[in-house]
Amino acid sequence: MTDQRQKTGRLRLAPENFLSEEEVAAVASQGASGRRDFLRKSFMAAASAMAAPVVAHAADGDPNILGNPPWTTSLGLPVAANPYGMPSKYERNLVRRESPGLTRVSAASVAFTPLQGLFGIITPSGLHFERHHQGWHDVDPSKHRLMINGSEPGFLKQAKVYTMDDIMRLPSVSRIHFIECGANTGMEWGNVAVPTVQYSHGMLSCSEFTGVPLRLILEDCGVDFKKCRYILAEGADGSSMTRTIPMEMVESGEVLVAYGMNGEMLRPENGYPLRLVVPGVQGVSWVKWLRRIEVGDKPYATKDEAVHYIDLMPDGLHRQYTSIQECKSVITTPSGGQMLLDTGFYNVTGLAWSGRGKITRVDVSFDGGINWKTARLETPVLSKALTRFNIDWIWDGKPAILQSRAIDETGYVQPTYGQLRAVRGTKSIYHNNAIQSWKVSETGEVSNVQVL
Ligand SMILES: Nc1nc2c(c(=O)[nH]1)N[C@H]1C(S)=C(S)[C@@H](COP(=O)(O)O)O[C@H]1N2
Ligand SMILES: [Mo]
Repeated sequence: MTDQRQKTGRLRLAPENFLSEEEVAAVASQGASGRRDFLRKSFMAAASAMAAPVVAHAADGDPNILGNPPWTTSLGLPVAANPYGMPSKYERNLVRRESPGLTRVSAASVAFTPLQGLFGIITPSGLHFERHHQGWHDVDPSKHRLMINGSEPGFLKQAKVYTMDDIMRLPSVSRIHFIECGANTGMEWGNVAVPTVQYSHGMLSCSEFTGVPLRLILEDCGVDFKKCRYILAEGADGSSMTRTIPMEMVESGEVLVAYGMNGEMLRPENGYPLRLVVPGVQGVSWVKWLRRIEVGDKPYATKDEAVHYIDLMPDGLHRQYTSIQECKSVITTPSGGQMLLDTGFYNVTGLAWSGRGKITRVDVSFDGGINWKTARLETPVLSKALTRFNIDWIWDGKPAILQSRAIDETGYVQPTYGQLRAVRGTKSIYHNNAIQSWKVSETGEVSNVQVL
């Protein structure tokens, strides 16, 4: 099963969701209407993804709300009724979701993070996206091992096998980083394909990871860093997931052999008890259930880097080893499938990130990219982590197109679909970091559209 299947997801809607330049101009001049048909269609598709209304009416006529409801007049539940705390039953719609029809079997699929319902920059562990090539396992940590070896004799002083206890005795660090699957937004290369931000951008999460810098472990084995300019990382699941990683990344100290996520051990779905953390690099290199690292002197060209995770360019050639996730952003509220129930003030919020460092600025447009305003970046703004942005908006009830455009510390500006397609064409799967557009219709329905 390969990521190619994402091209034929059943959620694909008609290409009429493209807006022409005239249509963008018409919306910008606030005279447009008459595209209700496809909006209704995408809204119906979105409704099945359980998006919540942006605004709920407060007064529902129940006198108990201002009087003495049962939770004021009765004894509550005892402590530890929930030994491992769970979200309120009223939050039950906020879950990871699989895109129906995306892959033939769910063991080789992805469950997307519900970005539309999250605050700040940390993804709750139970909502971290999951992407497995061959299903997940709850691996017994007492039986798990990490082996370090060289591809040739003399590449290291001593090949070693570490137990989890060995690894957890070593000096540890904790760092906040995003992980994004290279295929995130991959269904949207040719046209609008999915209704909600959960499906368009939800192969994205951000956590505090705890573990040991891989450099330290390689030093412990006496690796010859002059000769060994690459490593090969291998997982213990049946997918034979193997990825080449350049040694500079390891030497920088950023690559971690991680066991912790958000203050506790990794969840099984995310590689318990051990995974590689490769900040800024596409998710596939963050090998889960990490069991072996080989040091070598050239890239390995494994199946997951020679045949998969390559970019088909307009001239028919493939790009390989394009592993860094370039600067990207998305407005998470309001977003596709949500509904503005009233005119007036809205806090427009979203996320920005870059695999090359920190986010320095996010601009937001309410008219499809004609005028831009600079959003507030909320702290902390960390390197290779999600950054939360907010901006005030007063909706006057007229059609609008919301966009965000991020800039990172290298000066790189997130491209429009027009700019990205001019270089990359439309046949890729991976590394779509184009500016996302959400159209708000007069009825308040928010839908996924593309602006060139
Ligand atoms: N061993 C192993 N590691 C793996 C995978 C896998 O299937 N097996 N999937 C990769 C892919 S494609 C991605 S995007 C990330 C997803 O990490 P997550 O499931 O923790 O979100 O893990 C990567 N590491
Ligand atoms: Mo991935």
